[in-house]
Amino acid sequence: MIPPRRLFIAALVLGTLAGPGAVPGFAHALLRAAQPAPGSLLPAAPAWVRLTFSETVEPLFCKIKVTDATGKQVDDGSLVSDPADRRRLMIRLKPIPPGEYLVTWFATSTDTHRTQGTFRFQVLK
Ligand SMILES: [Cu+2]
Repeated sequence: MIPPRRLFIAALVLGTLAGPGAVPGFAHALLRAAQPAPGSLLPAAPAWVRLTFSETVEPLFCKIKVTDATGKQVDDGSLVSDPADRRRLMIRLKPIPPGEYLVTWFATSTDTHRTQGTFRFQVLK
């Protein structure tokens, strides 16, 4: 059993993350697709990470960070949105050696609600 007080605090934290008036699971920018795909094993290093969300996102209030197994940032820091599809964000990667990489993303949809998540991919030797 989780103490009621802890559940209450968890609800407060979730409410803060989602923003005022948020309806859970509705009209938030959820990650719909990613290249590389979460958990993928790649024969060669990708040049870009592309994320496609369920909603249009505001690139100024979004972030994608890609780090290696030691926590070193391997993206070039220049997040761009796809002018042809404003649900899509892309970031260029530096040349990366084989290894495991972590993608951390923060997205803000046009309704101002924020979402975030992480996934990993691996570049094979
Ligand atoms: Cu929303």
